[in-house]
Amino acid sequence: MKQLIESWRWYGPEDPVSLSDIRQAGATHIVSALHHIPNGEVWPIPEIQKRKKIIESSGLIWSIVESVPVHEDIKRRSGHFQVYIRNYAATVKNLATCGIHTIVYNFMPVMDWVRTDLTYPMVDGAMALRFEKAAFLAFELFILKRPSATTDYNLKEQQQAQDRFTVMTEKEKQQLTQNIIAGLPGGTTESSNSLASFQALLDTYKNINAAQLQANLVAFLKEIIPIAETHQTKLAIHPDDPPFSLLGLPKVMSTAADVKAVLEAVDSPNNGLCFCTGSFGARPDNNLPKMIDEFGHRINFVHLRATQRDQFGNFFEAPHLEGDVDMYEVLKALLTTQKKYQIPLAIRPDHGHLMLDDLHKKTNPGYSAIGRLRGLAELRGLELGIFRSLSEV
Ligand code: DNO
Repeated sequence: MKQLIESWRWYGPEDPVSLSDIRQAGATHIVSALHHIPNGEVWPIPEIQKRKKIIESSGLIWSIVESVPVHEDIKRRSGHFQVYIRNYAATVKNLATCGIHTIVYNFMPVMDWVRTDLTYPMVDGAMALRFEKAAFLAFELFILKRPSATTDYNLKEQQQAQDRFTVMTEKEKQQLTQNIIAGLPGGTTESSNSLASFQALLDTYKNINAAQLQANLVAFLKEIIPIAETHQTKLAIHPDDPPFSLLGLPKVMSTAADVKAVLEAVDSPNNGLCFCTGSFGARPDNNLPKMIDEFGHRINFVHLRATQRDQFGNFFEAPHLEGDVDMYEVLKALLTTQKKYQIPLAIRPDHGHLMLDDLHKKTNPGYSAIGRLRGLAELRGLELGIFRSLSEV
């Protein structure tokens, strides 16, 4: 039996967290992406090699890409989707040629991960990321003024949004708008620079419901997975974050039933899941240890963090071992899965609080060094304890 592989997300040379910081955090593997290449374009081998060399010269291994973004045309199955699928296949092949065989992606329309508050104060003085439903709805209803928003939310929700909007400062409104339409760092969102262009992008999905989006995802996988199989590459789809519909957009990777449908539609170990405990954990009806058991060998990568929900549909990112995610059961299930299928599993500490010195530095939301270091250290200790006790049985 082996322990889990510890990886760490690095945004590249522009990341304020250095590779030497990451080594000191004890991670051995790097998760990175060529964020400077526009969505839809092929990642050229020399560019991949260049990044790989930088990572290796620090004594680390680049084994996971997060993400190769899926172009909106592929999600809508319109426009130049065939060209973009061919390009995606070429990127899969180029990455494999360079020895990188795990690729994370998502199939969220328009918007990748989103939070309403990037500096939500914790009682201990640290700051967390938070999703506040009333604030998001205030954006939809009163800032964007999305035409059909009033039919998507009931009167009580609309009233809560109205109350929230009334007390929002101008600065808050601007920050909220920026977080939503420009996307957060590391996301795959097509950045919009105005409310009008954001709304225009939303409109391109008006005839696409969840069933259609799921069919488009399966059609994409039917073309890409055979290529991934040829190159021994494992794809890992990231769940919707948050795992429910917003802005009238369809979501297809929020629940165990969603995962099952897509994994079964293209039944190959190369068609797998990025098991993000924070994203799935934001829904009370997702039983995480049970999902790990069920999807077992189809889990190709793992993000570990703990969301804490309330009854109003809000959540914030709690310390990694707190919140609603039972990290003890999650790690036990992961170690058991790994042993059962004899396939090495990599994890990364996902997000972390903004704390200590990082409070005074420029950092990427959720991806400061010290908060993730704390997360990884706690996870590592818990994992070792479980690992030892399982090995002794
Ligand atoms: C947020 C991340 C996401 C994730 C993509 C995967 O912190 O988990 O940006 O990388 O959704 O495609």
